[in-house]
Amino acid sequence: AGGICRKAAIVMKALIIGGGGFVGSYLARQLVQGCHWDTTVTKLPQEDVSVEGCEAYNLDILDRDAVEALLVRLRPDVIFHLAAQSSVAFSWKNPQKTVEINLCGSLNVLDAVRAIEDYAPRILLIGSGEEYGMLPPETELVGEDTPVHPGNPYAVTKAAQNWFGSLYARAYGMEIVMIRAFNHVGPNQTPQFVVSDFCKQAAEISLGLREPVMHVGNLSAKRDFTDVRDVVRAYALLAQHGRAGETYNVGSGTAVAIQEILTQIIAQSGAEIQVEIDPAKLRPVEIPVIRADISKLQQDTGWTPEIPLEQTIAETLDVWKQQLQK
Ligand code: A2R
Ligand code: GDD
Repeated sequence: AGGICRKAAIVMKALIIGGGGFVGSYLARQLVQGCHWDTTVTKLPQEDVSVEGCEAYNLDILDRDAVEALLVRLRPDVIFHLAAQSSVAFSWKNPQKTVEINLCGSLNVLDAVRAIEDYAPRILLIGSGEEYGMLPPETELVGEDTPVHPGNPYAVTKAAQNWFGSLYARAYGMEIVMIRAFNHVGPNQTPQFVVSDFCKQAAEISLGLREPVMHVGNLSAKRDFTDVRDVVRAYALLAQHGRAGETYNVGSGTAVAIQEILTQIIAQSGAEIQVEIDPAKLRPVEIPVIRADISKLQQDTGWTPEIPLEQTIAETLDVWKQQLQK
């Protein structure tokens, strides 16, 4: 990964907005250590981002003036917009908040850039594979031109963000590259998401901290999982080689059933575990299969995923065990 981001002798200035979340610190590390870019992150006041060589500022994207003031001060060449309400499950409970952050917040970022004179940074808008949503069974492999049918409030906001990105690129000539990220996983992800949730429960059971029963949701759904370190490598490559106004899928290109993931996690934990379906974990609408066609990403950047799911699961389990033993 080392040399992929060097552009002649120019040091790029990058800003990660929403860097206090799961992907943020992995991306910051990729940009600082892998790309040697001058990297700054924004976070919310309660968050802590400690990546060596990377300065952090507090920023709420709902504060439009604050967004513009920071951009004027830093004038980054590349902006990675990660800030979001990123949980599908939460979006069902609070669609208004999800719209506010994911749509109004993203517009604040785009409009702040637009308001600054003689300023044309590259902007990576991070959307989601969830945008594709409910598809006829024969179109379970989704390319970027597949029509979107968002199946939950989160996906609606990300589809709208994508449309705004493409509109602003066309209308104002902005250098916006839109990404549809499929499920990304890795150590330190919050247990809101399936792999981290199952690994945490399995780690608690292995350590004797709870009864040997795992509570799970829908096991038949199939999703396209990629290690977060591979994902941020793709983001760095797209920042350089992605075409403005275009959308890129970022995923592994394979779909794995949640049942298969559960089986692997239980096997790797080495514990005897029973499984119970928790009705509270089932969703009002569940998209059966989501799998990314990643040929456009591969053609334009040469990216390919490197970390197998078994390794991601092993490391996620390990990190949970270490944290629970503290
Ligand atoms: O919701 P929190 O408290 O975890 O904070 C999230 C933060 N965030 C905001 N940042 C600035 N202004 C806001 N008004 C605001 N509301 C929320 O954005 C969190 O720290 C960050 C998003 O990170 P995660 O939720 O951990 O998502 P992850 O997995 O890092 O995904 C990055 C992007 C997101 O756009 C996802 O929707 C997409 O990739 O999959
Ligand atoms: N969270 C969770 N917990 N999900 C479960 C569970 C459980 O106990 N049991 C089964 N699942 C199923 C969900 O119903 C869903 O089909 C799948 O596991 C993945 O769920 P999540 O990990 O919560 O992720 P997501 O697919 O809803 O959304 C994630 O991926 C999107 C990209 O495809 C998030 O990271 C989004 O921000 C991201 O855009």
